[in-house]
Amino acid sequence: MGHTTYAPVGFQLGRVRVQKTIIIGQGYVGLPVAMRAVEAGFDVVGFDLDKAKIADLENGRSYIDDITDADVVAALGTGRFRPTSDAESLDGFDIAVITVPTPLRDGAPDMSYIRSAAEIIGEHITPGCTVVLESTTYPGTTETFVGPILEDRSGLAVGADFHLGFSPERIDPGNTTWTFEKTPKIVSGVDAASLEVIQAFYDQLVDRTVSAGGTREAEMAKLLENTFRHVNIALVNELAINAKALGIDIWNVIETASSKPFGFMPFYPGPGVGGHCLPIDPTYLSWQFERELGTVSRFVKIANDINDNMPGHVVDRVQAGLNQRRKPVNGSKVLVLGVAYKPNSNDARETPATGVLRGLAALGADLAVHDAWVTEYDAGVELRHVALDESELAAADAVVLITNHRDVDYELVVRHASYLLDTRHHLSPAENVEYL
Ligand code: SAJ
Repeated sequence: MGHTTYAPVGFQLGRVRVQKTIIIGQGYVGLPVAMRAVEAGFDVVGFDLDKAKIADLENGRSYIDDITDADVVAALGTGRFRPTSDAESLDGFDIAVITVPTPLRDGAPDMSYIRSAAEIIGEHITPGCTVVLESTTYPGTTETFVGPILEDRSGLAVGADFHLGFSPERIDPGNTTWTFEKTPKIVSGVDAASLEVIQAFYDQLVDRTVSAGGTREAEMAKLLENTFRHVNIALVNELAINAKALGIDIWNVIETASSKPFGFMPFYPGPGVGGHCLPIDPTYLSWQFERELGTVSRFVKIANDINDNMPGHVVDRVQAGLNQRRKPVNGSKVLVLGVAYKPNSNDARETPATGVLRGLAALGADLAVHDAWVTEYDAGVELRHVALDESELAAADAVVLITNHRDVDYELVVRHASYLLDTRHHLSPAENVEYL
């Protein structure tokens, strides 16, 4: 492939030169960072252990909604983007950014991905280089978990020999307003010199950086952001259930309350929370409180309880709706629209659709799903993946709108569905439409 190689830019900060950038993890977070760093003039190695991802990137294919194939081809065309699974390519890096998953395992943080990334990077650390953790994690991770691994592998000292800091990711899939470049980026360092290099790096990538008091403040700020959403979504989910029982239109309540120009921020009821953040990150915070303080985060526990039970509530509502039509769930055809964790995303991680489908399957429903955005999805129960057409809609005893993607013919849905449960209040009122 003929490359047009532009002069790399990078920057110099005192004796520290920052040019070769390695991004460990090329997923929803890492690939956008890599693309932006290439665009900003850095030499970028996009490292991932998943060889299928690397093969896609080497062939100019993107697997992330917000990054097009053309973006990848353009990055390759500069001659300054190298996707690889080969750790030798990490040699001589100036700055390493860790963007790997932080899932839960049996209700506790699974630090294996961060450990693996730190161990790989630790083998290639040289004096004067910089390491930044972006993965969402409990406060203290950067300095008490990542730092010691880097020191152990390199024989060098954090701060004295190399820089270290934390800069939480805030990438919101499908958000075309707040792109990576437009979203203010929190930066932090284990010391002033680390903060200076890390802030200078991100100042080349985003419109605005915001320095935190330290890495722990930055780590907790990220968890506050996501826990804030998790708790407030749980609040409106609980209100929605009780308002319905009281015959009150919760959607109108939220719309009316939103007229308050200060001290209020609308959140909306739904079938539950999905994605790799809200169902997980707040539990990192509560786990840390329990481990370090012997206490719990009551807010997180209540929010988890309410949000985790929303799929079951949706199943109850479908059962009640079919019952009103003198139909048992058992043997009824139920079509679920949208299985991604949120609209206009191809990501089905932790999607609440799974809880809904498993609950309906347990009651004997004959299940079908339609989601043109999600190519691979397995709910762990028998179901058909179907096209959205008149025959499927007319044959369904119930249609459940879980995720309201754009580019769906909702007119067709309302015209042909006999009973529609809209969990997102996306559809206009109609006699066959019920809201959560
Ligand atoms: N949801 C509701 N009601 C609401 C808002 C959201 O039910 O009012 C549901 C959504 O349907 C979804 C879940 O909550 O299932 C979470 O959606 P979200 O938009 O609140 O947040 P996320 O999980 O999409 O967070 C994304 C994440 N970015 C990536 O996945 C790469 C996360 O890393 C970011 O921290 C986050 O955006 C952000 O910073 O806003």
